[in-house]
Amino acid sequence: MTPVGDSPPTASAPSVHPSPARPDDRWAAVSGVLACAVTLAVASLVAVLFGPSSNPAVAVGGAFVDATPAWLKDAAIAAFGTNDKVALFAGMAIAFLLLGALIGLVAARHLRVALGLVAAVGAVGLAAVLTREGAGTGDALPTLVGAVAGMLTLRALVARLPLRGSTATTEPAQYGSDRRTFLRYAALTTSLAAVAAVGGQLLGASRRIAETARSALRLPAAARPAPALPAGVQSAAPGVTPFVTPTNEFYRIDTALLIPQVNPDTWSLRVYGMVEEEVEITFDELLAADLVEAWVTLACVSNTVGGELVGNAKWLGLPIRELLARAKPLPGADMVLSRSVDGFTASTPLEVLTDDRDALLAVAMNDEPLPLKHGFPVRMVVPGLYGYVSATKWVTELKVTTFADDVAYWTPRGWTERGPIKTASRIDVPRPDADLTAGTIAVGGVAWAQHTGVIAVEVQVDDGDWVAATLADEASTDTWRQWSYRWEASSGRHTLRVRATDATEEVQTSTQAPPAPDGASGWHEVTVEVA
Ligand SMILES: Nc1nc2c(c(=O)[nH]1)N[C@H]1C(S)=C(S)[C@@H](COP(=O)(O)O)O[C@H]1N2
Ligand SMILES: [Mo]
Repeated sequence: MTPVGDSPPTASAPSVHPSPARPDDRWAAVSGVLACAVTLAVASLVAVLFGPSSNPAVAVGGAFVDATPAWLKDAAIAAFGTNDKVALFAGMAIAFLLLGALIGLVAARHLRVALGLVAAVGAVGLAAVLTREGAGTGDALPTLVGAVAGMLTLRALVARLPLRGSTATTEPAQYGSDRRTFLRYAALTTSLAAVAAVGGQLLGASRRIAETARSALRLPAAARPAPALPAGVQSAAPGVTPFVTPTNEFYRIDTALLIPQVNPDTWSLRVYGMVEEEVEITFDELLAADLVEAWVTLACVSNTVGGELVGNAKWLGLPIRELLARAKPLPGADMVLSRSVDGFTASTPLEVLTDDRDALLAVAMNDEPLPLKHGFPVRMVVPGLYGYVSATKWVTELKVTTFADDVAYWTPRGWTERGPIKTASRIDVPRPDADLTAGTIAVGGVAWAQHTGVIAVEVQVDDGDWVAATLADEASTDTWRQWSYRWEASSGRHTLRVRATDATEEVQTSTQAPPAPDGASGWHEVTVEVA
């Protein structure tokens, strides 16, 4: 009749519980989630003092990105496009909720084990923080303070867990609390976490020196301006990508979870390694140098056939060969390892940076200072090479070295150490879902073979002959070239295919290859329904 268990049955207390009182698991899970939230919020608040990379959540995410093999990176880009970072943060949030709930459930049974779990999670965060590029011992503090705050929170909440089914205020249990007291504590904890999180954001925002410096920056005039664009650079087919990619539509690919905030007043670039003379240049010196303008089409190695990870802009910057000429590379050097403030590196063949192409240390994009996410204050732009081996953003170091001695960020992750851009072409219109009727249909798109140039584009309808498309004007061999084709279409289902020929008369290969390890290849095709 009376419940059996540890608690001695008492005759006087009217028991409403069918079994010995146990803490309510739902509230236990909530306690764990809140303790984790406090850990993260407090850590991010303290991290304001040490910079974004001392924030354990950012460091763990960054470590995850760095550990991502090529196939997973491609899958993520395929699934989420340039929202891959949002997807990563969402995934981390879900993992974090589950982990918190689990810790709470454990805490209701074995508090010490749960506190150990919080400590273990903290240790993982700490390991991530301390192994990030340029981490100092002070960077450990946010994680340590956060973990202690989380453990105190967990203990305080678990001590006040309401019992299952309990509504009374007189429950005499080892978890001495009623639901109302628990909720009060939970609300207090939530507010603390929110205040810490919002405080961290606000304080972090007040440190946005980079954005302020960027808006104050007055760009110098180019010593050698870009030639005016020929009138006919745009494809005759309506709907083709604009020849100049608007900056806010330019694709963004990098490993930086938080955009590096670089103060141009303290920025400098060092050229060192296998050189006769080390050279260091400040931002003011860079702006005072003879800058040149160039139209260059950037392409990402992760771009798939027909994909959109390619864009064309006008860049303003100092030719890298001029800096290298001052440093005087030693015989035997064959590579320049450029390094960003966040530790990203790219391996660029020395000869590409010393020949006469417009390989730039760029400060502007489409007549504006570089946007923060595109590398403010200074990035590299190298015609003819994929971005991962050449286009280092937030660049601060150029090490003259050899391919034998140094490897860049992506090389051990499944990408080739050199990445010349493969000749490619894309059909922009008609789109596969377009409403088409039989008759003349405007077909058009872009083709690129940077630093070689495109001399022909051909189109094939179904299994017909390849026919020449009309080329738009060429701005430079370093930019993409647009094309158009007037197609006399009959009704039915048709497949359009495109291929380009570069200035060495080499026809774009039909061999299909995925992006890894050295760039996708194959002919782009679009299947449409003509009414
Ligand atoms: N610091 C840094 N620079 C970087 C990268 C990076 O991850 N970090 N990614 C490179 C890659 S893979 C490409 S394709 C280009 C993309 O430049 P964008 O984002 O300005 O288009 O930047 C390159 N520069
Ligand atoms: Mo890339």
